[in-house]
Amino acid sequence: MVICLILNCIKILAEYIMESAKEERTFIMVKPDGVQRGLVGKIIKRFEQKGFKLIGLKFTWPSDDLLSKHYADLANRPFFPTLIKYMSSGPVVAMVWEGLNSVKMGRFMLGATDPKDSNPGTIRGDLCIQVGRNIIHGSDSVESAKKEIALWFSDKELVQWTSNNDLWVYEK
Ligand code: DAT
Ligand code: MG
Repeated sequence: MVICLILNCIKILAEYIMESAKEERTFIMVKPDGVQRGLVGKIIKRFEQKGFKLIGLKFTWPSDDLLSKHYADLANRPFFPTLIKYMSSGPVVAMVWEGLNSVKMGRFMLGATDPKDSNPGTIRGDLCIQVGRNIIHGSDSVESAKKEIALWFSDKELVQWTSNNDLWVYEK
C-alpha cells in the first residue's frame, strides 16, 4: 500500500518534470541579412516543422543600445563594432520558440557560428556563406535564453496557448 503510494508520487513527479521540460524556451532571431534575402518564411517553417511551438514574434529594427546589451558578452571582441553595425543595418524578426530541448536542438538546427563549418541540412549550412552574414541567432544555453527573451520581449508579448500538434509530437 505504502509502496504503491510512493510509486504513484514518483510517477506524478516525473510527469510534472517532463511537462516543465516541454516548456523550455529559446530566443531565435532572423538577422537583417536573413530578412533582406527573404528567408523569414523558410526559417519559421523549419521551426514549425520540427514541432516547436511559437510563443512570441516581433518584427523590429533594433537600436544599437539593445544590440549592445544582447551581445554584451562579446563587447571586447575585435569584431564587436562591425557586428553591431551589421545587426542594426535593418529590421530583424525576433522569436521565442518552446519545446523539449529547444535550446540545444535550436543550436543544432542553426549550425556552427561560421557557415563554412556548418553541416549541410542546417540553416547556416544551407543558406549562407560568411560568419559576418550568418542570417540567424539562437540562444546558446537555457540561461542565455532566459536573459535574451526578457531583453527582447515583455511578459505580455509572450502567448500561452495549447498546440494540438503536441499530442503527436510528444510521447504520452
Ligand atoms: P553564435 O551566433 O553562433 O552564438 P557568437 O555568440 O560567438 O556565435 O557570436 C555572435 C555573432 O558574432 C555571430 O553569429 C557572428 C559574429 N561573429 C562571431 N565570431 C565572429 C568572427 N570571428 N568574425 C566576425 N563575426 C563574428
Ligand atoms: Mg552566441
